[in-house]
Amino acid sequence: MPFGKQFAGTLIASLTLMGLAVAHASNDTSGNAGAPAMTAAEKEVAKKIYFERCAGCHGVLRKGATGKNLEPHWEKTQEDGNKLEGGTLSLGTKRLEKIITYGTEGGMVNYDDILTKEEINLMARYIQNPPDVPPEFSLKDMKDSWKLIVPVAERPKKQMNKVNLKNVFAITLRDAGKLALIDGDTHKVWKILDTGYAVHISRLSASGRYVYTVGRDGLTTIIDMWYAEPTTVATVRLGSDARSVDVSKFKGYEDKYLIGGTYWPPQYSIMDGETLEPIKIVSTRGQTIDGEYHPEPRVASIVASSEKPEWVVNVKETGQIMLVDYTDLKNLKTTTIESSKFLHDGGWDASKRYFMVAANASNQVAAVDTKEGKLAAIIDTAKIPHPGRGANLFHPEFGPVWATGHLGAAVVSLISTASDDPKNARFKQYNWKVVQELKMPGAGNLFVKTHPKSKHFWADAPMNPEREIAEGVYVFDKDNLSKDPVRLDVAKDSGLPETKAIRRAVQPEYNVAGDEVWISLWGGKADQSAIVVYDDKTLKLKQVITSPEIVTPTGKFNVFNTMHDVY
Ligand code: DHE
Repeated sequence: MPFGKQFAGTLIASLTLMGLAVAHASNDTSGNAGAPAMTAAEKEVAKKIYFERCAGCHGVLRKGATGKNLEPHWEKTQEDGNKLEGGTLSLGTKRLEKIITYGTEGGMVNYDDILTKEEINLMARYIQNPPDVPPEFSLKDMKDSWKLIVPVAERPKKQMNKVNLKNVFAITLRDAGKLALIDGDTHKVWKILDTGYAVHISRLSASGRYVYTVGRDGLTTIIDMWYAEPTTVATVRLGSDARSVDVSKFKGYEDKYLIGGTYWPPQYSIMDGETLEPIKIVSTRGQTIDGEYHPEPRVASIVASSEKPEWVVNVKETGQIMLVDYTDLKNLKTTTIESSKFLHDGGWDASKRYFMVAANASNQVAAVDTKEGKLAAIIDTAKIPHPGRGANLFHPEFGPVWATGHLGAAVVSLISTASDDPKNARFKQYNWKVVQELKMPGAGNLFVKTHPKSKHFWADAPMNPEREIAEGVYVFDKDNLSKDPVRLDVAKDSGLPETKAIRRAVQPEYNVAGDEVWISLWGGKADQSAIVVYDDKTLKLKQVITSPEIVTPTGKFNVFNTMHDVY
């Protein structure tokens, strides 16, 4: 599954590798016996490239997750007692150079036009040496990094601007290290803020006043939209690599706390929701669902429950889903639910009782019952489910269904979800099954989206290697899901000149009214990109938001829809 070659950062390495089988690791080689020699300066360069392009999939310790194990040597005893072993040392520099240059059938992208020949040789040698283990990050480190730019008492007492905050879009400008806040009513860029390296997601405070960002450099920021112009009021570092944050949303705890999950070190941290003052760190190291110790269980998606004062924390490598009760942080109670390995992203079902999370390397989706605090089901799906937050539809034949796209299969899966509504009792027999697969023009989907007021359902395919597929989005009719989707040519509609690199159409996001859909046209770092806005009813182009500042836009988070989990 080759990926967008023009994109810098972990994106390429990580998502592109999602199709790879997981080779379980055990013992590291100690020392670098037999590994090609490297100078200290070479190692520093390689370390940076590894972190930016490889660690997302292969892990910092290189034990593999969605990408393969990349330790110099690994051994594994199978259930039948047979021993398996392998490693980068046994592959050697020439073979590794080939893999990095041309990619593999299994999903590794070709790096020949991302890295120079010298860099490829450097990386081939580097991964035969033992992994560099980054430092741990303690509560003290967090506290030392904490910057309270404006104390709460000095912030505005009321909204100082006339912007309809509910319809603001927070948009990641990935490779620019910035966040754009765009007024959804006027389609005008309101403010572009510095956020640190490659913000991954934005989330909203329960009040809708604050935007939180979290980036691949582990930096979290809180932006106050009550000022005349949005202003960053605090920042804190969670570790050296992070992907997720969410606030406490349960009644009585609104915005009291913020939780952040890190890839490195593998842990989650709890902070004050308005100041980001660090309060507590909890490690996620421990046993996988198979009972093996894992030293790097990274925190993937986190979401605040509406059933209880809890966060759902999904731990990738262990396959454990933790329900973290935030009512008493000193005597922290967590419920640990065994599910399936390599948990990634997910979203709520229509009732908001069940959290649906993709275990993408296992080709499964786990459903957690947050009311009962237990696993509801594990559902087998097509290859590599990647829902983003997924989408909720009412299927004429199967009732409430939650949808996920797939990186590894040309379908969107519809999973029947349980419902407490007696009207839906007749659909019970279908619950927790894939009831329909909608045909997509190819694999490589990342995000699907709908809105309760819309008759459409949108899916992208940015990771498909074909320009024709990746530059478009696909719109299904909710009343006739078996009908082929309408293709909208986002790259063409943007009016921007064609570039050598594919411009990926990524992540449909609705406005607050549910009558517009915004798509990022994600071009190369040196190219101008755009946000392309469609009328959801007519599917006609409405507006192209572009300027030289719109560089590599990816995730978009409409304030209201993000606050209330509308999808
Ligand atoms: Fe994401 C969500 C991890 C690559 C855009 N991404 C998530 C979440 C996780 C995650 C754990 C869920 C957060 C949550 O809900 O709390 N993403 C990873 C990776 O590990 C991976 C594969 C590689 C990496 O090194 O980061 C990766 N992701 C990407 C991209 O390359 C994307 C397409 C572009 C980008 O900006 O980096 C990308 N990820 C997104 C977006 C969301 C996301 C837009 C939020 C979707 C939503 O609607 O909530």
